[in-house]
Amino acid sequence: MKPVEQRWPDDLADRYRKAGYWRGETFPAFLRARAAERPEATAIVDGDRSWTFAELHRRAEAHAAGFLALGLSPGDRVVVQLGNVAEFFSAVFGLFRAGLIPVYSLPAHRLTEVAHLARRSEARAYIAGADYDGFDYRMLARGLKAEASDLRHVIIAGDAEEFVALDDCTGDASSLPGDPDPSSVAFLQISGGSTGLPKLIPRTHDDYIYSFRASNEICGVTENSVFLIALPAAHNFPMSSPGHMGALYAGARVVLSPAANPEAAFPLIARERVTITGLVPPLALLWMQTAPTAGHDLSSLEVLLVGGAKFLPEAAKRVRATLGCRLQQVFGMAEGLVNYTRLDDPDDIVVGTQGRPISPNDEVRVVDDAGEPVADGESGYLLTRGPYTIRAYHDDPAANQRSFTADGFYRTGDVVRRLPGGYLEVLGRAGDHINRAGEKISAEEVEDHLLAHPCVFDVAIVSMPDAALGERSCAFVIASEAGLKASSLKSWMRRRDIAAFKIPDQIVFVDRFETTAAGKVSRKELRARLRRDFLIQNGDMAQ
Ligand code: AMP
Ligand code: DBH
Repeated sequence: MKPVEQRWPDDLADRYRKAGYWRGETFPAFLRARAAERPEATAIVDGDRSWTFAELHRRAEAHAAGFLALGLSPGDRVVVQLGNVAEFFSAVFGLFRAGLIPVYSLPAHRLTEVAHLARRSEARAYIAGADYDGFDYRMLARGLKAEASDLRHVIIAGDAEEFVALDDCTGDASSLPGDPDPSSVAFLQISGGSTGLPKLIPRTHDDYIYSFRASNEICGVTENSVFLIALPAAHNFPMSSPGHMGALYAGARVVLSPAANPEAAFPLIARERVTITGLVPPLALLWMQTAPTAGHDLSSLEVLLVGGAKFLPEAAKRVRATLGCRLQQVFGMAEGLVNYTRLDDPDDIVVGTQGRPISPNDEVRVVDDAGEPVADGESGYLLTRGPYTIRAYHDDPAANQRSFTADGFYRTGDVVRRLPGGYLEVLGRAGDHINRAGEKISAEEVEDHLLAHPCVFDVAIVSMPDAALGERSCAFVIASEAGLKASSLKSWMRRRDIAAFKIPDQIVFVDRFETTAAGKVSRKELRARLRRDFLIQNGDMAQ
């Protein structure tokens, strides 16, 4: 089994420790500490259930022993695909405690993505809910066993059928090993990325805990906060910016919403007196539109974090008047770097920028095509390294070659402008990905699926501006047989066992792709040209 590691050069690691960023804390140790300090405080609210810190800790310890009793060993990887349910927390903290490494999968993932994550991580186990949002994950598990040869155990929260029930996966915590090493990898997070299937991002206890501890400070999260998790809990944004992990670290209460729409979230805000939450821009728009007439008391809400995709200034301006709370823009990535506007920033910064980095030790470079720094205020590609930004993906030499410079800067792929005070404005993307309401979709991955269709000769996927989603995906298809219909391509895609958000929103049939005189055009250029020609033709270039 390949080791899972994340290492910084010794001089930088020393600097991050001396600066007090990496304190040698671990996930199990902080949960134990909170359970000792405030045992009866509520940690998790999920519908009618609520768990105190003591209860969450007790459940995590019991699961840790149960996981090891199944035959799993510290260092083994476990794919976790749970929705916004309390079991997400008992399972994940149980894995941490046992030194097992969660690999986070989203509820929207289907066999294709889950199998990829399991294979790439050499996962020994898969933990999922029996069903969630109308989908039966036991069925997925049956397919997964055939696709992932290292998989030995399937653990199901709810009715487990032939699998092991999470509730039965408990044991005597007194025989557990010591806590994991703080510099070891705590979990594998996933990245949308622009090429192929998700990449695995190894995050250490030290680096990740620093990122949300510092985020708590920036966003004012304390033990009195009530944090609503409306986005999927496994996403990096609701997990760490400051998210549920930040909230639990602070000893605050985490309220889980099964969905992010106002119908699900507003009653929870009113009932639980939620003080802070995070949303992607399309949901923030919907909340702002709905709140004034929804008839729910949202007055407890103090801070709304918006990120994952660009939140336009015209929308950002309306947050306070419609929701009655302050806005913090957040521009982050599962690979590390997170930027926030600060609570005391003037309105023009909060509305017009995506914030500045968490840490004085976040190094930011904005460079041109040749890799040379551009002047402040000029647009360029964002490169970064720092105390919570990875230096390598797990087991992916090609991506590592592409995504990191020789001196260890991560190439974010984002085009930004640096403003006075180190604030960043995001202008766009260098890579070929579609940012659909915060879900990143790789053009290449979806093209591969469409090319597998017997009547598709060639295809190019591009992003298009979309008033509701920010961006939508559009597939330009050259059919090899007349009569191919968009609807049949879409239903065929639905049968490919992929996350539904990857199915193209729009399909445009074309006869051929224009090439240059030399007959050569890179797919990147082709996508850019298709997009430009289509937007000019349709007159929505200005969006
Ligand atoms: P991932 O690497 O999958 O975690 O996705 C991170 C990417 O999401 C960033 O590199 C940006 O492209 C995008 N992103 C996140 N937050 C923002 C934001 N506030 N504004 C614009 N783009 C964002
Ligand atoms: O989009 C993201 O990945 C993201 C956005 C905001 C993120 O990872 C984060 C904050 O931590």
